Amino acid sequence: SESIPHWLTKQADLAPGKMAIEHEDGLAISFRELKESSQHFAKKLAQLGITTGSRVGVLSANHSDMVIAVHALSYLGAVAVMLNTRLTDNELNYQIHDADVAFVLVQEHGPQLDASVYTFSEIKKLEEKDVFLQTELNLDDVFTIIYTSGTTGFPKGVMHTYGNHWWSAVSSMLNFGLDKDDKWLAVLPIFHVGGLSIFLRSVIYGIPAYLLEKFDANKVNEAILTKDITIASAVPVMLKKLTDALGSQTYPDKFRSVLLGGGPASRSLLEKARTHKIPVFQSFGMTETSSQIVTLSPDHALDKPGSSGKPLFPAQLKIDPSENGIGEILVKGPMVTKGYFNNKSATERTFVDGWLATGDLGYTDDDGFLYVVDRRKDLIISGGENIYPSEIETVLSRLNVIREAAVVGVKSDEWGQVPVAFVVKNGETTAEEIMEFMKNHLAKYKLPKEIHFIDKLPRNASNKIVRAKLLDLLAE
Ligand code: S0N
Ligand code: AMP
Ligand code: MG
Ligand code: MG
Ligand code: MG
Repeated sequence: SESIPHWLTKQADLAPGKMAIEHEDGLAISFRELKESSQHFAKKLAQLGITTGSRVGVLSANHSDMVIAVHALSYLGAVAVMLNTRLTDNELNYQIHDADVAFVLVQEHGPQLDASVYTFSEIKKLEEKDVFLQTELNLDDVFTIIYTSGTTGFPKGVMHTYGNHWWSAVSSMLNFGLDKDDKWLAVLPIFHVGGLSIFLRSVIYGIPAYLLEKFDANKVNEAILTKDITIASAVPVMLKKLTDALGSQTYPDKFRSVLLGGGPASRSLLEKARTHKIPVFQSFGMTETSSQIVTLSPDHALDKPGSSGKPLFPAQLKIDPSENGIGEILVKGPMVTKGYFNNKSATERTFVDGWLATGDLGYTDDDGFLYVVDRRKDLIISGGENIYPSEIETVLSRLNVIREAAVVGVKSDEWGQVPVAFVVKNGETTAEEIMEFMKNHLAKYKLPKEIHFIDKLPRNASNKIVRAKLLDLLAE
């Protein structure tokens, strides 16, 4: 299998003094400093027994320490399991058990986790162990695991190899091009692949990432207006807030584009961005594809409105089976995951002859441009976070006072979509009581915005819940 020189060591050699990460507080870290900090951090982690193949949780808001921790794990050949800070302890512990994680690195203590938990500053205080640090990256080795919600109600750990991330970064550049003055704004959470990939592109391209800890529309606009940023990744909810907050100001000419992904973008949002003169690269991607895999090239942003574009250079796309042109989107390419961690059956279900079945529906126009129309799966996307109805239904069904429950995604101006629950009672209970129970088991963004009590759930002849009928009930 193929190896390349360790990418951070390489960039620190090529451009030691160039900035790798810029912070809003003015702090900046060069590639040389990033390499050195990461290598020191690695030797301290080694003191704990973390070594090749160890799976280590990383639970943090966006911060350069988090990026250093991830690079440190690569120097040890360990695997970074990126944990979503919005999850409850119960949800985090599911992932910690599933990925067999013994250590979790956090920004601050708090969550009650079934693992040894260390803050970044506690690690920094450890002695360094004189261990071998990887000088090469084997493209077939797993680097990161990121959990994604599953149709069954249980999340699955998507494995990304170094090769997946490498090809993702290279493919993105083949589409966007690279300017030596590029600077990529990172406000997407680094625990998702959309945020993480910015820091890998930064190392592979030799450009700075401008790191923001938390999304605040005014702060993001201010950064774009004053910090020489050329590209910013965003989910649609963010872009909407950015355009609302921008008023009559316009982004500087050097600002190339917003890379928009993580969920469907409405025509009205794209038009709104256009009236504010914000260039947008629409894209389609998922955790399984290590970020975008289909992206509208800058040349076609205007003549193919609503399209997610064409597959990136080393990627392929097909629609299957094609009924009236619309069918499931299948993708293939070196940025696509080899599968889910320790979950052969889910992996086998997802891949068909080397093609990843995305569960999304779409069509391509005569010129080969992809339009995503819908999802075959019941996935709800709220503010770029995914929720499967079954995750919520499984939690609800554990309450004795509930006979059965179903969850649907309802359109929301604020979040794109939000979950709404329908409950058939089995005894005396209230919406408040049900919400109280769910809070311990589900991240806040997954909590149903409404609970409707009904007599029975609408089912079809094969006893499957008909979610469309539930949506009709809401419309009445
Ligand atoms: C939209 C965000 C920023 C909202 O969070 P914010 O404003 O920070 O909220 P908080 O202050 O923390 O909380 C306030 C209240 O709002 C609730 N809340 C927060 N988030 C959500 C949500 N998503 N849905 C519903 N409610 C939410 C809080 O619970 C709190 O409630 P109260 O007031 O009751 O306490 C934030 O959600 C966010 O960062 N979203 C983006 C997540 C993301 O990164 N998604 C993308 C995942 N997919 C991928 O990574 C693959 C695609 C990809 O790679 C990509 C994606 C985009 C762009 C480029 C790419 C690429 O290809 O490179
Ligand atoms: P995640 O793994 O969290 O990034 O979620 C991936 C899912 O987001 C995909 O399977 C799609 O359902 C949805 N998605 C991503 N990009 C688009 C897009 N351009 N249009 C519609 N849905 C999208
Ligand atoms: Mg398992
Ligand atoms: Mg998503
Ligand atoms: Mg997700």
